[in-house]
Order: sequence, then structure tokens, then C-alpha cells
Amino acid sequence: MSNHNLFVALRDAFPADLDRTAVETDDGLVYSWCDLDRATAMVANLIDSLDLPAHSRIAVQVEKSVEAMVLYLATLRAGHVFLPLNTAYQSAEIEYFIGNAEPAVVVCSPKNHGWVSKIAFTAGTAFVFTLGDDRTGSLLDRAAHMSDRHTPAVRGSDDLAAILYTSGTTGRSKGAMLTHGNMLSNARVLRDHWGWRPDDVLIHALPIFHVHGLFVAIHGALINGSKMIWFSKFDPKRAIAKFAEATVFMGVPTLYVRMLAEPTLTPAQARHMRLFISGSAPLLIETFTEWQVRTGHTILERYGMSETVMLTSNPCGDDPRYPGQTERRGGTVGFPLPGVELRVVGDGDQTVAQGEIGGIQVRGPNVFKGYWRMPEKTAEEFTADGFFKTGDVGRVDEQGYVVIVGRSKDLIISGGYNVYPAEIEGYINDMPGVAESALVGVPHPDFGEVGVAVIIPKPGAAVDPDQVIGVLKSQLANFKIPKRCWVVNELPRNTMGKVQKNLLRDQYKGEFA
Ligand code: MCA
Ligand code: AMP
Repeated sequence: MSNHNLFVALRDAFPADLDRTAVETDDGLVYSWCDLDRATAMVANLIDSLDLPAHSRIAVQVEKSVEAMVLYLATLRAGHVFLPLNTAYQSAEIEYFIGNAEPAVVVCSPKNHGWVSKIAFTAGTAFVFTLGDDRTGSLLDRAAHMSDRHTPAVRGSDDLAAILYTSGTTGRSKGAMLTHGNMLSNARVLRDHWGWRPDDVLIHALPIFHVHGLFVAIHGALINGSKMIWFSKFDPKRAIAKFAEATVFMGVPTLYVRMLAEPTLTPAQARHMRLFISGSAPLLIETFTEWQVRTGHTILERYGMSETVMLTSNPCGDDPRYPGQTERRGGTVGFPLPGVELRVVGDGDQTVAQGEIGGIQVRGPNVFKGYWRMPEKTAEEFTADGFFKTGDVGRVDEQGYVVIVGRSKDLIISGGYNVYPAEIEGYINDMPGVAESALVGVPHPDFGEVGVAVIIPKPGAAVDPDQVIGVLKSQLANFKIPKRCWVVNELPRNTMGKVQKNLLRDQYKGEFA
């Protein structure tokens, strides 16, 4: 029986010379391929020693480090399910994820051990470890005593590899269940599509608790045996300085906007680079064009989701499916990736004529298995013929390029992070003196889009916007906090009484101009 464990495929792609550098960090540490192999074996052996039930969830909320990546790979290697959590999440958010996913193991930062372990043990988690970003913590202490040899667990391609929580327009976050097969098929497609070469060097500057940094970037480098230059936190000056030693960069649009503000960004500095990739949020055409002028490179924009990994990409060379169409077009997310079926539908899930706008639906080996313990929600999001409803609105132009024009889901994407207005409105509405609220996304020069809250007080009550922000900061991840808060007398409504958020977006669109 062949082993479809994603780790096995990644390990098979390590270069023959295991002493070569696999990862070099911004603070000067160097990890060879042999180090990655041995470290993942030791952590996988530690996980095995815990005698967990098969397919246990391992929830991880730690600062970015190479050891955090090792923990991800070791979880795969041991055959369990990785559950990454944004470091910005606060206790109520963590309590929900742990309560919902029921992980057997939780790994947290040493500084958070007190409150996280309390939540975890209350929820029935058997083991809590710590992992600091400086190679400290109980996880590595325990793993140090383990063997550095490990036989990867046998997994089928339909077995779960990771659960990624994504919020919903209504209700609580849903755990998107991704399988070994979902991620491996996508990694292989991207390797071929983006023309990865063994001598590529990736600048890894994204967080590793979401699809972009964890899967697209890490799998991309590993499945190709390519070195990574590893930044624990994005810094535009230092990233640009590394262009001279690297070939591939991946970022959300905010990263490109911040690098454009640096005078050191020049065609000469970017000469060694081969490919700049952008995704997770719309790349403004101004950023796309300015990048061409400032570096001589054309950013390749691609589109994906937590539920589907990558779906479309602008070309990176000749694609036999679209002969001669090698242009990377700004304002588009390119063509569906090989193996991905994409259609644009109108009412009743009928495919619209090419060029017309509608809901984007997708099907393919990369599309997730469903939402964790939410069969009804899963059924709602798939059509009878197995297409997943992305909630994105777009069109396919005459040449076949996909253009995203908006979203039917009420979602704000701020600096590449998703903010669901319903969640934030719920917290505001619970505050004393608040009758109702609406959160809308407005343009922002740095984050692309940010949330502005509009609040209606109860009759006779006074609501202080600064206090609202202050209370939210104590409850929610920092990127979800509205950047501004307005208290007004009424919200615009349509004849059905529904708040017209488009009018609010229009009214507040100049706030950060
Ligand atoms: C930080 N802040 C933000 C954001 N990030 N506000 C709104 N949106 C944000 N994204 C605020 C903090 O709340 C804080 O505010 C202040 O900025 C400074 O915080 P700090 O952490 O120092 O910010 P930073 O280091 O400058 O971070 C900005 C960032 C980061 C580097 C752009 O947000 C980032 O790494 N974004 C990438 C997200 C990502 O990887 N997305 C991929 C998702 P205050 O001072 O008031 O507290 S995967 C995905 O979407 C799909 C599948 C796909 O297609 O890839
Ligand atoms: P997430 O749930 O964090 O995986 O975010 C997925 C959403 O990000 C998609 O449904 C899109 O709305 C958005 N997205 C990702 N890439 C792009 C892109 N290149 N252009 C516009 N939106 C994007």
C-alpha cells in the first residue's frame, strides 16, 4: 500500500545532499535538510509517545519560528491533524477553537501557558506544551530525548492533514478540513505551474498560521528542495536587501505596498529575483504597475481560499491550455490552475455567458472535505454536482482570465487577514448603551481595506467610540479592531429594513484617503 502522507512527498523532494542549507533565518541561524529531517523525526517520535487516538488534532498558537514549521511537519509525519491559530487571537477566540476542535494536544507560547493551558485542560485536552520563538519550551525539551529516526505514519489521500478555521458571515468560525491529497495535489500543480527550480530561493516573510505562509510558501519550497530565507516578522528594508540572494517572493498586497515605500527598491536590487507572487487580497492596479516600474518585474497574482488552497494563477510561462497567453494581467487572478474547474453562475446555479458577472464556484482535487462537525453547513456550501460556492463574485474575460469583482459574503480583507463584520458587530451590540451597529470595509492605503464601525446608541444612552475600541481590543484579535468608530442616529435601510452597507461604505470611503 502506498503512503499518501504529505510529509512523505515533501521529504522525498529533499535534495540528495542533506548537508545543504534548507533554511537560513534573519537572525543568522542555518538549518540543513538533515536538521529538518532529524528535528521532524524527534518531534514526531514525541507525538507518537503520547499514544494519541488516530487523527488527533494538534492545535498550535506560537510565534513564527523554524521550530514551529518543524512542529507542523512532525504532525504530518506522525499522521495527526494540524490546527494552526493566529497569534493575535485572544482568550475567547482560543476558547472557541479549542472547544470546537477538541485537540488532544495544544502547543502555545511560553508567555501564554497560564491562560491557554487552563482553557485547554478545561476542554479536555490531554497535553499542553510550550514552544518559544527562541528554541525554548517544553516541546523541544521533551523532543530532545527522542530518536532522530522515524517512519512516517501511513495515510490515505483522503485523510485529514489540517483544519483551518475561517469565520462565517453568520455564526461562529468553521473548521475547513484539508486532506493530505488536497494539499499535495495543489503543491505539485504550483511547483509545475510556477516553474520552481531546485536553485530557487524563497524569501519567507508571511505568518505561518494561514494558507499563504504555511502551505503555499512552505510546501512550494520543500517540494522542490529549495532553500528558504526565513523572516520571523516582515520588514520591508530587510526583505529588499535579501532580493540579491533570492529568486522567489510571496506576499499579500500590503507587503508590496510597504516595499514600494523604500528607496532601496530598484531594478538593480531586484535583478536576481525570478518571481514575485501576490495573493490573499486584491492587488491594486496602482501597486501592480508601480512594481513594474520600480523593479522591472511583473507581479504574478493568484487567488485561493482556506477551503480550497490555490485556485487560479496568472501565467508564469507557456501553458498548453492557453497557448501564447503568457501575459500576467493586473486586475485579474489569471486562469484556473490545472485540475481546477471554475464556473461563474447566476441565480439557480446556472453558468452565465463568458464575460458576465456571477458567483464563482470551483471543483477539483484541492477542494476541502467539508467543515469540521458541520455537515449541514458543508451541504449548503456545495452544489448537487460537487462545486464549492466560494462566495466571491467575478467573471471570466474573453481570454479566459478570471477577474474578481467583489464578494457576496460580508467579509473585509485587511492586510490579508479576514474580518467578518457579523462577529465584530456581535461584540459591539453586546456593549451597554448600544442599540445596533454595522461594520463596513473602506479603502486603506496600507492594509487595502479596514473596518469602520457605525453605531446607533439606545435612546438616551451615550456611547464613547474610544471606549468601544478599548473594550474590543481586550476581546478580539488586533487586526479585527475597527480602525475608526462613528456614533450616529440611524443606519440607512432598504424597504425591507435591511441595513444598506453599500451606502455606508460609500459614505466612509474617504476616511483614510
Ligand atoms: C496588523 N494590524 C492590522 C493588520 N496587521 N490591522 C489591520 N489589518 C491587518 N492585517 C495592526 C495591529 O492591530 C496593530 O494595531 C498595528 O497594526 C501593528 O501591529 P503589527 O502586528 O506590528 O503589524 P505588522 O507587523 O505591521 O503587520 C502587518 C502585516 C500583517 C505584516 C501586513 O498583517 C501580515 O503579516 N499580514 C499577512 C496576512 C496573511 O498572511 N494572510 C494570508 C491568509 P494597534 O497598534 O492599533 O494595536 S491565507 C489567505 O488569505 C488565502 C488562502 C490566500 O489566498 O492566500
Ligand atoms: P481565506 O478564507 O482567508 O482563505 O480567504 C479567502 C478569500 O480571500 C477568498 O475567498 C477571496 O475573497 C480572497 N482572495 C484571495 N486571493 C485573492 C486575490 N488575489 N484577489 C482577491 N481576493 C482574493
